[in-house]
Amino acid sequence: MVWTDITTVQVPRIHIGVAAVAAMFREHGCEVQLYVPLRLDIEEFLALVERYDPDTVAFSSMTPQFCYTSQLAQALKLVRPEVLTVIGGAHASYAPQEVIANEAYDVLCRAEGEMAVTQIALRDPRPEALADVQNLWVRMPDGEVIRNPIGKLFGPLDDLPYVARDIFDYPAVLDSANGEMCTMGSRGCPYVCDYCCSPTFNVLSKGQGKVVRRYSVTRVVDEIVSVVERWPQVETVYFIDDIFAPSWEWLEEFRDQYPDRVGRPFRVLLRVECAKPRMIGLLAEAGCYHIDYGVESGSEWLRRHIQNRTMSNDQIEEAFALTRDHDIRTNALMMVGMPQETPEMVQESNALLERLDPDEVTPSIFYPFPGTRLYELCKDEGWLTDRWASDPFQTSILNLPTMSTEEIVRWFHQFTEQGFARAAQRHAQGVFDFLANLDQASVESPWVDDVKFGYFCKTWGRTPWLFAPPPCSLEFDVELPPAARLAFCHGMRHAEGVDPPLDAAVEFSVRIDGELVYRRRRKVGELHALRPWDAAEVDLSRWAGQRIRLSFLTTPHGDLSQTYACGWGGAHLEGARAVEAGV
Ligand code: B12
Ligand code: SF4
Repeated sequence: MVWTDITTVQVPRIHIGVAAVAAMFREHGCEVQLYVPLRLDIEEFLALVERYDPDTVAFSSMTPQFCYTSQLAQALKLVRPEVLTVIGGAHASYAPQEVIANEAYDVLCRAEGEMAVTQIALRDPRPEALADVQNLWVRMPDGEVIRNPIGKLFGPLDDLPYVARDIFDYPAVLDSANGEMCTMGSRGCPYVCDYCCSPTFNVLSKGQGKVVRRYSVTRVVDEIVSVVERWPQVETVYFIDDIFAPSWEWLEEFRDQYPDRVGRPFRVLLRVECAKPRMIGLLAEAGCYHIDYGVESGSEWLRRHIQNRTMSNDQIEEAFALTRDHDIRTNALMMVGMPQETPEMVQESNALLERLDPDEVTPSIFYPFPGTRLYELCKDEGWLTDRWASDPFQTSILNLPTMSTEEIVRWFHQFTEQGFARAAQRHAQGVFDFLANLDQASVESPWVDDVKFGYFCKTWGRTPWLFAPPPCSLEFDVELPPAARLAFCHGMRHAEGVDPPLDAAVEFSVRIDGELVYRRRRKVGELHALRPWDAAEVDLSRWAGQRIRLSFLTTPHGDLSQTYACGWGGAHLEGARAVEAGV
């Protein structure tokens, strides 16, 4: 199987859909090897094909990954035309015409994959043998494409095998997510937001069974327990259900089982309409520490008329207040750059965020996904550009009459930065948190405006990052606690459109009153290693109790653009643990 996870994040991740499909292949006796390139490397891919000599190569692709996936599929077909190529996932499901037009794919799977995969596993790996399988579009040897209808939705979900996490480098996935494991309690969503593919899935699967389906509590907890037994480094659990809104009975049973059997804090995604006192109370009792709410815009008009979301701002505010009252962290998911959105509406989003006062803000730039109503609107209005955005985090692919691309990107960065600054302050660590106290720092840099909070891969683990493009110096005057210890991360990742020589490097160093206490060089050429950051600790007991000048420095070596994304994460001083440890 191949999942071309090429984005700026560049850390090992799991894709539950891929793990689900792999589990089904295995269930039917197939051996599965997974390839998850974090950057496009056709030679590496072909070497793996050569090594494993597969009958079938199965690709999974979302829209932003499709162009990379296709380059691999085309390269494969050139050298090994006899290998059956199958593609599934969101892009194949919702843009099947575009996908099947690419002759590198023999078979395309729409919507859920499990039933079709069963047939692919059981039958001969030839398109002709799959000609009548539901959910599949099949290119026959004469070039004709057979378009089979979508079949029954899988049920009951408890009959599915546990997803195959082990085909991923799961310890590395957990490490990059700070010990957070993803899982699901249900499938499907009954809502109808116009930018989302879930309503399209519902239309495709109409008449094929209940779309919203739920695993039993025991099955959900059993699977988590089995993961924790195998990988005890799991610290928290993330339910990635479209929305985590079970019945009271389910949630009460979950509250009775989860704390005793798993006991690790968990987070969920929720609609504000579902945030009733009883629901939030039960979630809190079960150990929920964090809720992601889709807010998306502060403009009620935009939400109602463009996004098809009818909740009021009052409802959103009540949900956030209620959640906070239960000591559960809140994250506001926001979008900017929607059709018809004006700068005034973005100001409304800004004002709503002020009132909500969430612990975190996760903004994204609106990206019209094929199959959604808003994609059709953008296409009909001629707003789609050929400015293809490989990573929806970076820019808008629309030319909107109401807002310029520059404005959209500026607002996006502003929301990102405000969100992380807020998170840094809210969740200050240790006895002194450097990022939460950034206003006390003296910052020296030729590009001081670029020294700011931002998105770095470790934020999957919810650590705020401060970018410090080299050369940059951040100096703090601090009084050290007894038995002091400094903990921090530093990292560097590839920035879009920047291609410095591979031997260029950044030196990360820490000085105390001018004395070097830490130094590490990171080469650009090493960036595609699994983990683009380092976590470090420095014992400062020599200066315990003293007032010192502590500097974090990033220094360029070689021809390195200042736009390179590098900086510091979670930097803080610890005292107590060091004393306990007798340091
Ligand atoms: C959870 C989730 C995430 C989580 C992923 C967590 C994880 N570790 O898995 C996070 C938050 C990280 C995430 C990120 C993104 N996501 Co997301 N995500 C979802 C969500 C809500 C559920 C996905 C899921 O796991 N479903 C359950 C599994 C079992 O289903 P599945 O993945 O669809 O797989 C099934 C079928 O598609 C099929 N299948 C899949 N692959 C293959 C391959 C073969 C060969 C076959 C035969 C079948 C097959 O079989 C599977 C089992 O039935 C969906 C919405 C949805 N309801 O699908 C959006 C969704 C998939 N995400 C989406 C997007 C766009 C993104 C981002 C690009 C957003 C962004 N701004 O960056 C990133 C991309 C990250 C990345 N590189 O993967 C879009 C995709 C739209 C599109 N056309 O591409 C969706 C549909 C939401 C939407 N906007 O409508 N996402
Ligand atoms: S509530 Fe979430 S998953 Fe459901 S349709 Fe809206 S955006 Fe999609």
